[in-house]
Amino acid sequence: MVLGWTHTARFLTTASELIHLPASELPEIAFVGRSNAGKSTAINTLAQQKRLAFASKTPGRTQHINLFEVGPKDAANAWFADLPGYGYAAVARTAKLRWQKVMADYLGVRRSLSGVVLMVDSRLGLTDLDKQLLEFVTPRVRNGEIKLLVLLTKSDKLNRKEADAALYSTLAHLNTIATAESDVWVTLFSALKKQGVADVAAILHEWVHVRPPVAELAAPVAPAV
Ligand SMILES: Nc1nc2c(ncn2[C@@H]2O[C@H](COP(=O)(O)OP(=O)(O)O)[C@@H](O)[C@H]2O)c(=O)[nH]1
Ligand SMILES: [Mg+2]
Repeated sequence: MVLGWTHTARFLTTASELIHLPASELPEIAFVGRSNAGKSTAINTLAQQKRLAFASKTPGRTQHINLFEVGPKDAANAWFADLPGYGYAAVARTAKLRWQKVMADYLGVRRSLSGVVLMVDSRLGLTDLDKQLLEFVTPRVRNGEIKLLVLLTKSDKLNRKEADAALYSTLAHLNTIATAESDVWVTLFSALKKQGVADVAAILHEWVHVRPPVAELAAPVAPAV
């Protein structure tokens, strides 16, 4: 049962800088989004734990990368990384620049990164900052190295017509990124109404558990450099 898998998420460590993040052999899935997009709530809902990711009443507070381990206790098979929220107006310019650097570095070079879950408030849609973030990962999404899932959060606040419009405009932008090799998804998500929760758990589970086809496994491996 895939929801059981996300329920195993447990806190591993926290780091204020990329170089302090432990290296991982396990596939890592990063959770990103604007402050207040519902990122902490989404992580807690997937994990079915009230305070795993700290849902802050003061947006813009958490500037750390928090790592969670997922899978059997003695044999974790994935890491979830909760990245700092962005776009909080009251944050000083230096903090914004610092954030940009952390995100660009992390999304551009983190070797074990295999998936990105972008949380977007369904009433706002993709903002300029979200699009900027997507640009950081676009090269690795295009070649299939990183999978992408966009959650249109707080969908309980939309009626059917508004929800369709939110999905449609997000899809229009994602279509400019997607290629034959890429693995790109978008879904409505509500922590309140539990909309999309099982679907998201299934997608993340598949990202981590699907093995490459046999032909790929059998392909000659280039000598290590
Ligand atoms: N109606 C509704 N509100 C939500 C939902 N998810 C989060 N929120 C609210 O949105 C605000 C920001 O949530 P939070 O998870 O702290 O956002 P973060 O800053 O992205 O981590 C809080 O007041 C949440 O209660 C949802 O699915 N439905
Ligand atoms: Mg948060």
